Amino acid sequence: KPATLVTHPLKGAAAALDADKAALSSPLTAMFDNWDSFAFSPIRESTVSRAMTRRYFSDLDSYAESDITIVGAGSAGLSCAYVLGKLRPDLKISILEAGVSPGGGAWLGGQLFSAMVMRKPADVFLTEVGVPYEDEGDYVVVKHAALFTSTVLSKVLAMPNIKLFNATTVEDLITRQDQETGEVRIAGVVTNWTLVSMHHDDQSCMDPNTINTNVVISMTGHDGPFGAFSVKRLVSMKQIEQLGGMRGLDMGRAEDAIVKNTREIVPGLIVGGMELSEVDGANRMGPTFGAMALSGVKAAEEALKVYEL
Ligand code: AHZ
Repeated sequence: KPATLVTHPLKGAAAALDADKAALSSPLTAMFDNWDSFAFSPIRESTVSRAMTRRYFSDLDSYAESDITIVGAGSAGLSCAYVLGKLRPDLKISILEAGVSPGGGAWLGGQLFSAMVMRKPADVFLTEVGVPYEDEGDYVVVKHAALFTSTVLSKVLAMPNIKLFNATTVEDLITRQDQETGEVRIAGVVTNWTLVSMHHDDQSCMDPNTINTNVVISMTGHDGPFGAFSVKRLVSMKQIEQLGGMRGLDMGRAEDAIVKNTREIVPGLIVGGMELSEVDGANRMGPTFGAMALSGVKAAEEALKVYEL
């Protein structure tokens, strides 16, 4: 059984204040008291190239067999990665994000306004991660959505068992068909650098790469230039008949539905976040993000069932 989410009683605001105090007392300014004699340690260009490429290709090699793969590093995908990485440091988790900058739509709360609203009980997630917020009764407000995104992201990226491949698009799903039952299981993803995947029409010979994995968690957002990728592919590969199509905005209904229904859609593929609204014909919720965080938690629990057997 997965451990409960709250594993330490971090008070978001207090932790942030402690970090600020520590930064103020650091001797950084004293270290740079003489700029006239300032110089960096020496380096050769090839050393920089090797430092990057060696690690990247070693990661590609290692994560070609992942235990869990998350597609889409928006608020839902990152929340899911946080829970998985923390609960199961023994599992190898790859995250694939088409954009250069992970975070999806969660760098702003809504429109171009910076504050991020989360309805309770999603404040539990903020407290756990250490994101400070103002308590407004039934809901809480993070003063800037970027504070939520950057905090979760920094925790996720620091975990030794998680690798984020950004600027990498998932172009297809790997499938395995059971000889006897005919059942299809999702067994991995087909990837390509995003710039390459955007140029399939005018360039040739750019075959993709693959990652084999036990569980794919797809959180690619609602339909758009990149979104709803996996569920649209499920339709074209005839694993589900059709999409319900995301419905109009209804905050009250939408958030509960997305969290409750985050689930395995076909064997090996869990869908959550706003991608799920395209399968279920669920409402959108607009700029309130509690459901994204808690859909991430539910997806993590669903994925870990595979490892409880
Ligand atoms: O770049 C996408 C984004 O960062 C990424 N993505 C999409 N297709 C991909 C593919 N391969 C790799 N084929 C892909 N990455 O997935 C991320 C999705 O993030 P998001 O913020 O769009 O979705 P979310 O479900 O995490 O959060 C939705 C936030 C919304 S939308 C909404 C509304 O419209 O009413 N309300 C909320 C809270």
